[in-house]
Amino acid sequence: MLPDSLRHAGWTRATFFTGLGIAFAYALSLGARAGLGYDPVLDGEAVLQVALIAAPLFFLVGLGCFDYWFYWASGRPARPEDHSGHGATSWKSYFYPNTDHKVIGIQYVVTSFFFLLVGGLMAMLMRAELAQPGRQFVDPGTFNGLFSVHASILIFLFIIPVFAGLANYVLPLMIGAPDMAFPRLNALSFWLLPVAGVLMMASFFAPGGSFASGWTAYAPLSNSAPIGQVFFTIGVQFAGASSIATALNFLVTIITMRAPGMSFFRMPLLVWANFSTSLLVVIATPFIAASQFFVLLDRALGFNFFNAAGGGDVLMYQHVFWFYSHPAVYIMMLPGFGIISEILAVKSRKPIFGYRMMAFSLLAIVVLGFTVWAHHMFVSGMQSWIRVPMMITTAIIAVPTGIKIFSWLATMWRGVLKLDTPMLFALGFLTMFTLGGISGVMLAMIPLTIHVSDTYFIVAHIHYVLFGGSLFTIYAGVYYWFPKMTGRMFDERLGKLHFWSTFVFFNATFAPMHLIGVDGMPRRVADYAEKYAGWNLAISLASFALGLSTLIFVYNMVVSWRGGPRAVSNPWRALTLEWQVTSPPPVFNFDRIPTVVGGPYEYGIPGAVHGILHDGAEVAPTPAGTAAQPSKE
Ligand code: HEM
Ligand SMILES: [Cu+2]
Repeated sequence: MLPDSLRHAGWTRATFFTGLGIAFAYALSLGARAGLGYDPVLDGEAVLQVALIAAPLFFLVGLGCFDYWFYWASGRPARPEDHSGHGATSWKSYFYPNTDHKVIGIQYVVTSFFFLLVGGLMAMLMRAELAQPGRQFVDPGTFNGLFSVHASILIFLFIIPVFAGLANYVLPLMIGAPDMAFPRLNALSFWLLPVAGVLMMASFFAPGGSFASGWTAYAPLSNSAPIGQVFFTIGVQFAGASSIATALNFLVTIITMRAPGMSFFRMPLLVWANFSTSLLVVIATPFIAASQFFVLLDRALGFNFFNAAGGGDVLMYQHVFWFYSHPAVYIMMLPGFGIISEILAVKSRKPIFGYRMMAFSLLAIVVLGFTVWAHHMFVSGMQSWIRVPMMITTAIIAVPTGIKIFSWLATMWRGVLKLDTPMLFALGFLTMFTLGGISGVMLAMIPLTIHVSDTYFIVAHIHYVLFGGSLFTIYAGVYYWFPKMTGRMFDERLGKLHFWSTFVFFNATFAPMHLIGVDGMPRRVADYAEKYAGWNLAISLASFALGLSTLIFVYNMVVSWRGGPRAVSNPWRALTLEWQVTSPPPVFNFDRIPTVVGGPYEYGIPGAVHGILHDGAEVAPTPAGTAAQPSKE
């Protein structure tokens, strides 16, 4: 009989099962090779490839991510649906699968910030190498690995999941639901992420070095690269499966679990934003999964999808990849748009200007996002006629984005602005994202792209959008919901210091990259011509300061979480439902499911009520036609 610790789900069993997974991989490749008449003795690469898939799955089984489903499938008496595992009892609870959306939200946010720090450290290493021309710290192969893993980790394990994490915490509360629609799937979605992250980081230890073909993993480079590449190929599958499962979960939750009275046009824009994002994820993410499956099949079994000599088509890789990855840039933006809408309305004490237009522009971006992918391929050698329609659709997609920017500005117009940390990050986002958007429209213009393609101009653009855009909205959101999530207030002085140092050194780091880019400095290089030395030194110094400014944030979060002043339920005097319950909320969110009677942003409208939480008698619903309209458009 097995000892108890191996029979019950947990870390001991997970470790043991990981070993089983490796043994399974070994046996499988041994058997297959013997059966097919190859020399059956150990082939390291074959074992490693199978183990990269098997070991993580066995680990998840060992940890207990699938227990309930196994019970159910084998006809054993399933544990009753009592949500007894809800809530965290101590900090240790966060290290086990839990089905409470609030626990999962925090697991997501903390884990992805860990990956932000790892990715940021790699950036610092790159900038150290780039501070001077010539070779200082790392060899060119390692440098390629650094920028590839840096970008992959920050995209697939920070930006995308951290948004899912914030929404996981806030969204059910906002729509008046006790949990997500599929709590166990939610727990599994989270646990797929650390697996993906560990795979990507572990690639540095792979024989032949880490994956070095950039986060785009273009074939045929990725087909022929050393085995480290497979760590990316498979890691992305785990991260992608996680996103898809979460997106389905959000869609079902939003469609079926809204509180009575919460019509679609009474939903807060954060809910709209996650609804649109989830549609994007469900439609787009299977494409990157496919592209990486094809690479895997090419590598492992010689399928020739992308091997031109065998009849494959290398351009096909780029088409399939960008059919995911362009929409993916909106997967990395739309949730932030939602966060900003919440914060700007509350901190300006004004209804969102053009609420319905804001919702429709999100949906327009979802549709248009699928029409522009080839603007990443203007110099790829594809048929040249495709370039003009792609240039036009790319210019058009700036319209709904512009609508959002102008609506935010109009929301603030004549508002009573409260310039605290969440608001400062929201304003920082508005300005920086607009600059990133402008360089984006410039890049849509074929002649300009041909000039700056593969230069630092691209690096500047990417970072204005992802750092000045997404990351600023994430900071804004973390500060804004920090009191709700932890029950504590953060230190406002440190928050402001964090904002100003980030804002200043962000610009000092990335603005000059536009200049050296237009001047011809190539991207993804470990060494460069003497004439770029001055700017690069300045950029590196600024980037170190930027890196240090992150530590202010980490310090503030840790110290405030442990000992900050207690937060009241509604420190920002917001109307949306998550602020009407205690901070942190009770285990099942609401004692009684609330009734929604008005729009979410009726700030400054006397007598406006969004939701009624307690007894219907306590607060009379506002008469129809006054505050019950979502907003005055
Ligand atoms: C201190 C902050 C950061 C610094 C100094 C930094 C630096 C760099 C450097 C040097 C590269 C390689 C550029 C090249 O030669 O191609 C790079 C690439 C990249 N970084 Fe960052 N990074 C930072 C933060 C971030 C963040 C927060 C994100 C994500 C939100 C991000 C996303 C990317 C992406 C997507 C690429 C790949 C660009 C490509 O396709 O080549 N970076 N970064
Ligand atoms: Cu694009």
